[in-house]
Amino acid sequence: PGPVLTFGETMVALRGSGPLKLGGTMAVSVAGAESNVAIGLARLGHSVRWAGAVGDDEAGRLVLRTLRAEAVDVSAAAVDAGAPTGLLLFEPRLPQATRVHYYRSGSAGSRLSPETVERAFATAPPRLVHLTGITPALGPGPRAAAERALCLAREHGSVVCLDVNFRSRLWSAAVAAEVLRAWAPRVDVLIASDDELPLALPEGAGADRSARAEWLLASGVAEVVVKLGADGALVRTADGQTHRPARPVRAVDPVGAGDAFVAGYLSALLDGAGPAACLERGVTTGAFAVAAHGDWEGAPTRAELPLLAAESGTVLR
Ligand code: ADP
Ligand code: KDG
Repeated sequence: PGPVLTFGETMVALRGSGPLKLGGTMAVSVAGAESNVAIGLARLGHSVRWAGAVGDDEAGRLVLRTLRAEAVDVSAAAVDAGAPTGLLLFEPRLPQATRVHYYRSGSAGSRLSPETVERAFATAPPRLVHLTGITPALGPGPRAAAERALCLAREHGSVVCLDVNFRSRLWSAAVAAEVLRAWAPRVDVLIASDDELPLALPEGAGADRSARAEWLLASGVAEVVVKLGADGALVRTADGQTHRPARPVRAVDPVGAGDAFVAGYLSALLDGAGPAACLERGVTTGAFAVAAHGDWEGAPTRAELPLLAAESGTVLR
């Protein structure tokens, strides 16, 4: 079977240690919802391809080098000499509140084209395609690229996963709903936070979470997965609903939890597991993410998964 394919914008991420306007030092890494999922899946042993666009600059080389180091195939990725790699600043303003500042308009990632996605399908068509609602928010090119991926996935029989991932800084809820609602019937696994579910439905459809999930199932989605933060996650399929509580862990950084959850969920799905086992691996990888700083740095390997059950003070020697 082919690899998992995901694509979107991955940026250089600078993480400060306090209020940004005071200066100080920042840690340099990379971040992007889809590449977070790619790294999460690669760490769990799956074959993954990422196909975004970066600038012909040192920031872009950091993105590609990081993904390569994490065993993600970047051979279909584009290097755009006409635009810079995007940048993202994380400002931990309070222990419970982090601010994100984007420097991404006009970036290489926002000029991603359908040709890059076509290249990613050309060798070993993917077994599963993972999209997020961030990509169509970036501009007409990325939106067309995602729509091309939906068509090619259907042609090749790839499973399609969509994480709604609404970013209000990038587009309005009204425009997001227009796009995502048209995509939903072509999606097999739809993942959203509770408040994002309405964006995948016609206006007014579904009075509550259950009715919304039922509506999506009736429109052709096979699995509707709802991320509930510290309350865990649930999945609704034609066979009913299953919930898993979050795994107790000392949370230090919530950014990237959703992507880590998606990687865990899809990993179990690729292993052939049923909805309950998919949720179980998702809440486990989600807990690893919130327990570590960074978007993807804390993602577990398969051998590390049982570590989450270790008691406080455990030393492995
Ligand atoms: P997003 O980052 O997309 O908003 P969530 O906050 O719902 O997504 O987090 C995704 C998953 O990560 C949750 O379903 C849960 O399993 C796990 N998670 C999130 N917050 C915590 C927490 N404080 N403790 C343990 N697990 C968590
Ligand atoms: O899910 C985490 C990502 O949202 C973040 O690190 C960067 O892709 C990103 C975005 O556009 O917000």
